[in-house]
Amino acid sequence: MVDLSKITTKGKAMYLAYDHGIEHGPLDLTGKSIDPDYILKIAVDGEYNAIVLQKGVAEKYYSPYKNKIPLILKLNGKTKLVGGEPLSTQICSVKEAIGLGAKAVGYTVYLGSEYESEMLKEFGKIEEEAHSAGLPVIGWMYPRGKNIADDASPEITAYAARIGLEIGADIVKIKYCGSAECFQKAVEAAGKTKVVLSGGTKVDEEKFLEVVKNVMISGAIGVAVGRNVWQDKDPLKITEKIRNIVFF
Ligand code: FBP
Repeated sequence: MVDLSKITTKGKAMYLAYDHGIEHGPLDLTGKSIDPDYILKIAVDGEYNAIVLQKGVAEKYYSPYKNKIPLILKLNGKTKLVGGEPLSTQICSVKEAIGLGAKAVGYTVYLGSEYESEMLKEFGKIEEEAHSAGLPVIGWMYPRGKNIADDASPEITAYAARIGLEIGADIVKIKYCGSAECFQKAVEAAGKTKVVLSGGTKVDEEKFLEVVKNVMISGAIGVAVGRNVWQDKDPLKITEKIRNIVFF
């Protein structure tokens, strides 16, 4: 098994996700969050276990932060400009990710998409390369496309988590399915693959912290959150509240 110690603390983890510039566009990057330095400072000051970046942002902004915050390099991505069935293919190689200082790599698989097999094949290749280099692989396991009636149903959430185990992910990042009981089934389905919550759109603080509580009760190791932190008026304050749930 790959060593997760560089991106976890006592088996728990908080990751700050910031790959939205490609996935959603600059409208998502409200206020100061358009500036990658602003986000990197939140990651450092908030003592996150790692920051998630695409390669272009990593190349241009990460080096001053290299010894302060571990990097998870997101290897694939897609824009929201293309309609139809989702396909996200590789933009960055494992070798480039290592060159940029990554301590882990991430890859999204749109489960149920007509193009699922292309992403599973690519995932297999990057997983082999990353594991050969001792790097953990995080699977963004997102059921999506016309075959998926409800991407947050208990069944599909557990299925997504299980696929992560089957394909060799060390950690899966999955969306919330509505309750601690449901999330626990997903954690069970993932077996020895660890589970983190994928944050979602910005909701009010109380609601988000309740989700984090349920996720931690369920046996997940933590969260990989973006908008609910850096779209907040006080990112470090909400970070502290999330930390108090994840690590205690
Ligand atoms: P959030 O916490 O902001 O939801 O970020 C998690 C994340 O997976 C990002 O890594 C990614 O850019 C985005 O959500 C994708 O969101 P969606 O699946 O809704 O397009």
